[in-house]
Amino acid sequence: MINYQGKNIVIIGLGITGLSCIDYFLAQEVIPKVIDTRSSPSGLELLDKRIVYHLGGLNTDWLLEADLIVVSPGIALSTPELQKAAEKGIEIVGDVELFCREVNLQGNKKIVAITGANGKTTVTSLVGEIIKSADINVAVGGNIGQPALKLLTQECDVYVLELSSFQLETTYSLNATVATILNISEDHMDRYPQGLMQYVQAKQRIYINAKYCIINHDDKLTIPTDNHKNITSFGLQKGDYHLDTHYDYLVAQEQPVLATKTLKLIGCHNYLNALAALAIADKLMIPRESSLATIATFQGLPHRFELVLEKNGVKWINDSKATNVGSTEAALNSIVCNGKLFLLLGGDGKSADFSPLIPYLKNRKLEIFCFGRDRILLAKLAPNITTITETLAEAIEIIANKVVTEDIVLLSPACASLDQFKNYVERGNQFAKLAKQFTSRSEL
Ligand code: UMA
Ligand code: ADP
Repeated sequence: MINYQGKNIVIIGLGITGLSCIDYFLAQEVIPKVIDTRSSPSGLELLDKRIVYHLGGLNTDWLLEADLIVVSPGIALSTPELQKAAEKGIEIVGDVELFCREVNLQGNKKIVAITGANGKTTVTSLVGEIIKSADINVAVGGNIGQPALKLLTQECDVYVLELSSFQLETTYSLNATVATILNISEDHMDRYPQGLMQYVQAKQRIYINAKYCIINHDDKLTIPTDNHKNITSFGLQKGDYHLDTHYDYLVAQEQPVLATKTLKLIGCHNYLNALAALAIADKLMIPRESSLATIATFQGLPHRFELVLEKNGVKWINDSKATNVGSTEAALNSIVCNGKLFLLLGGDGKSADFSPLIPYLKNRKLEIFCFGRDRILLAKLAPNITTITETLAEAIEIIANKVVTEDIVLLSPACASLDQFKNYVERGNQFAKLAKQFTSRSEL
């Protein structure tokens, strides 16, 4: 293990990242100090009694006296107190950096690193499944929800990490065997005031020291900016891995390898995810047949373009994890609807520009319902066909009384959920629950 004995370490954030960092340091008898800007963060009751903490703001004195600051992804590096510490030359890192230092010490483990605006969790889970099915020990974590440091205690040969732009900003020692940026579209613009390129720069850090880079042929922003030589691409029509003309097959190095109709995953965006996962698996030298068998049976994940109810000929699709404009575009691109589409948009738009959605709202039978914090802004996309409600529940009640056979109700909100829900899971569960409730009530 890297030795942090005698260092004055300050951890910022008492979420799951902060708690994993605390455990990591305590395991080597190093007692860190902890800061959280919230006055009653939920991790407080789990804190080891030896640890001193500061709540309700950042403690500048502690920060300026520290040898090492470990910052959680929810805290921006541009925070003035952190800037001051950085100017003083104090080292500021994230949990993934601590993890990478340990893996580099071990020398014989591989890391697959996956980022992108959308599809990270789907591809990370799929790659994890592919590796597991090939009887290789694998540990999956990072932004997907299991903090990276927690993986160090697992017996494994390959780590598969989902990495957010926030995590990449504070990671310096990543040496991925395979790294990918799946796609880039605007997200988290509230954290990137200089605009999209600032977000891209953070994402591009994933390629530093990577052995193989997997890029999206259709998205120039995913190409390494540092003249990297080992590049493999996937894309809709072109690339080393692509779809055939009618999207009937996944094609790898010009060979059709899997019929898309055999996949459980639905939608073009998911075919791209499957291609990216196959490209990664090939770089890990996993037998192709084994990878294809896993891709074919992979069910996809809840809250991501998930059919949660089909009743009276009406489909209810929960895409609550569509928390940015790009993911809602993907849903609208993939949906085939013979009746009317009822689209639910709403929540916290994180300062996004919603206008890329406008072309997808034309030339189709559509009604839009806007709810949550940014409902007024969203309603401007197509005011003539939009109803504004305060909550998701109110919108669903109205829709349930309108739908007829062949209609589709799609929750693909293009926004974060945190203005009205604990998270996207709670929002998606509420959608599914109310859909079932209102549908059975209308039958009485
Ligand atoms: N916060 C404060 N003050 C603090 C610390 C946090 O107000 O001192 C707030 C943050 O602004 C944020 C929340 O508390 O709203 C949680 O932040 P955190 O950094 O403490 O979060 P963790 O619980 O440690 O979870 C983090 C990731 N959270 C974020 O990036 C905001 C989780 O990704 C990730 O699963 C986890 O580490 C393990 O790696 C979540 C996420 O929303 C799912 N990620 C973003 C996304 O996917 O779009 C990037
Ligand atoms: P992430 O972890 O990057 O948020 P997820 O796999 O959880 O990605 O999916 C988040 C949202 O993005 C869902 O609405 C999903 O349908 C959509 N999505 C998944 N893959 C893609 C893709 N390749 N391109 C665009 N949208 C996608």
